[in-house]
Amino acid sequence: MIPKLVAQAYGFDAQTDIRPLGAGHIHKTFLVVSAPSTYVLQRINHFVFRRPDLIMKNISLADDYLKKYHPDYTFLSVIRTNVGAAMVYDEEGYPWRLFPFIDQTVTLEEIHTREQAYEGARGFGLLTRNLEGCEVALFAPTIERFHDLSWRYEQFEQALAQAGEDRKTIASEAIQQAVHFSYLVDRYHQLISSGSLVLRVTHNDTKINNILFDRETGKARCVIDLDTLMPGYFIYDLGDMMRTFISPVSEEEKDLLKIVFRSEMYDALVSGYLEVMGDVLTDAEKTAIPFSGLMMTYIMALRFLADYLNGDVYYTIHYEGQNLNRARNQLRLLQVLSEQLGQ
Ligand code: GN1
Ligand code: MG
Repeated sequence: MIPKLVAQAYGFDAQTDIRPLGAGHIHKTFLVVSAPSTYVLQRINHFVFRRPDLIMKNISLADDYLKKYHPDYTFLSVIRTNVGAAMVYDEEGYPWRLFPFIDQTVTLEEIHTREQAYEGARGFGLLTRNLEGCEVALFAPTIERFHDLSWRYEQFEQALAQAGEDRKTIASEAIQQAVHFSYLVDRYHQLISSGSLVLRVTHNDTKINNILFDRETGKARCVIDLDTLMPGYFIYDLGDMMRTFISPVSEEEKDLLKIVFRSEMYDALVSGYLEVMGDVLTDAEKTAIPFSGLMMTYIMALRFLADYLNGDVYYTIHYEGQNLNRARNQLRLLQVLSEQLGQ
């Protein structure tokens, strides 16, 4: 099931139990049980991440810093191959890597309680907090302009210009809504060019299923999916949490009536985040807190919609029209957030 070169590099054999794991849109992930240890093995999508070496470099920079200054912090360190490399390339040129499986933990696809919202946000915030003081400039962007809203809007416009008539017609309502919210691009541009946000090392993919919760205590144990651990602004992390914690349903939900604003979850996540980041963020940054949720929800609406218009070339889909449904979901969420957060 996994390529020979990969199995050899990690010493797995025919007896090793390997099965698919998780719900990511980008990589292929496997759970590997090789007694007495359990691992997570991942094939990196190198069409999306053109420089996987930079991902591994960022992770190892963070790992070294955290081991030195926060030795008790649980961080997902890479397990090296039998020749000491952070990745191994398979016969087709795909890079693979291995992480420990963190036992007695669970992931959530939706937030059910305030405690989960608080804990999840505290957990993601703690990563950035513990990385305060490290040299941000040493970290390289693993995807250029990843959360640059102006760039994502341009990509959406390009997709629209190149799309076939059929997809444009089917998506016409979503396209209209996406254009309507383009004032957020100007707001984003103003915020960034005002220079009031500080560049830090951020996670950049803080959706709810990227953090492990302790099965027993419900406490946040460890953040996962470190591919976009790179320089960024706090609004990217806090905003993606708003995008995925506030609504009771995930970005996959097709029944848009189920997308509602749960103010108790908003309050819990902001207070969990500020519990650890409150004395790190400047007052000017704190004024951007509500905007973060709108900005990140909008960016995902644009990205899903652009991918639909491009013919579903980026995100894995399991049925026809899935990216359009995801975009509709995110546009509805954006509407709900903008009504409640008054932006
Ligand atoms: C992708 O890795 P995964 O599937 O968790 C995407 C994120 C989006 C997310 C939406 C590299 O994340 O930016 O927020 O889908 N990652 C990349 O579910 O594009
Ligand atoms: Mg990811």
